[in-house]
Amino acid sequence: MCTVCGCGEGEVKIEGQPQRHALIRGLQPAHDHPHDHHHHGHTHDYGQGAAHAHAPGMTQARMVQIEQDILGKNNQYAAQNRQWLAERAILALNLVSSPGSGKTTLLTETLTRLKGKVPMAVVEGDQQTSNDADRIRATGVPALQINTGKGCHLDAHMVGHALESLPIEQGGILFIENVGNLVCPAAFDLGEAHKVVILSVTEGEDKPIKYPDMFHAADLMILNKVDLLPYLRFDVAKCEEYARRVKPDIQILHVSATSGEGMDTWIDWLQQQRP
Ligand SMILES: Nc1nc2c(ncn2[C@@H]2O[C@H](COP(=O)(O)OP(=O)(O)OP(=O)(O)O)[C@@H](O)[C@H]2O)c(=O)[nH]1
Ligand SMILES: [Zn+2]
Ligand SMILES: [Zn+2]
Repeated sequence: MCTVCGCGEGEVKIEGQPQRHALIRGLQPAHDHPHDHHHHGHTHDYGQGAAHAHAPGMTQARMVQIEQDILGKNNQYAAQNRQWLAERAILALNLVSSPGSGKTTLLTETLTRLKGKVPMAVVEGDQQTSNDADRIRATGVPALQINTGKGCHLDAHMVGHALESLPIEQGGILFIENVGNLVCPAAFDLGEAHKVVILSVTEGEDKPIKYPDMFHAADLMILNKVDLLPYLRFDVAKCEEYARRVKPDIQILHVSATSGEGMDTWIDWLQQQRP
């Protein structure tokens, strides 16, 4: 699991800001980023035991401790973000999914529909490239790209720094497009009001039970690309039943970001969530 392997260390880049080596693991105190060298002991325990993780050379107890430190620190940053957003009555949503489910397409369509009615801004998380941020900015809405390098999720510390340079007005909506990954982003609270999981019908109906943590963390599931249903064997009822098995009160919307089907219901949902 990413909280213990340190896979993304040294890689984070936030547009317009100097590269930050310590953002991923988040072990440092707020806004002080000294080098952090871990000297692990030399007991070699290859991952048997209750933590169900594998990091050669590290004991299970040490791994659990590191994981608790990272998630605990993340939660502190998330609380700071949540307070900052609440003070400005900004609705923040964390969009999570597998790669290619249609997050950016859904976002550009959403921004186009709400532009001029609601102030909006976007934080774009990707490992490399600013392609998605460029697509967002083409709508005229400000977007800031965070490249996580090898990292597989955004964390609350990165988002806090993004908020320093992203123009976002009082009462607006902040969309955070997380890195395409149905596993790790589930564990990291960014300070958002809701996680919204986007599942496209080309991925198969069993995803909610294969990746239950993500569907459990989400308050809304958008079933996207429903325009393709006539060409697929995708059991919508079964998918919804699986989603409700892991999250009994999850809300579900059927959408096609390309045909526009269901977009009005999604826009209504957004308006209802605003503080
Ligand atoms: N048929 C159909 N295609 C869609 C729909 N939404 C998105 N797509 C297509 O799906 C592909 C991926 O869409 P993106 O919006 O880039 O997906 P994404 O989730 O942002 O991708 P990553 O950021 O790489 O994870 C593109 O070819 C889109 O045109 C939809 O509702 N129906
Ligand atoms: Zn910082
Ligand atoms: Zn995207």
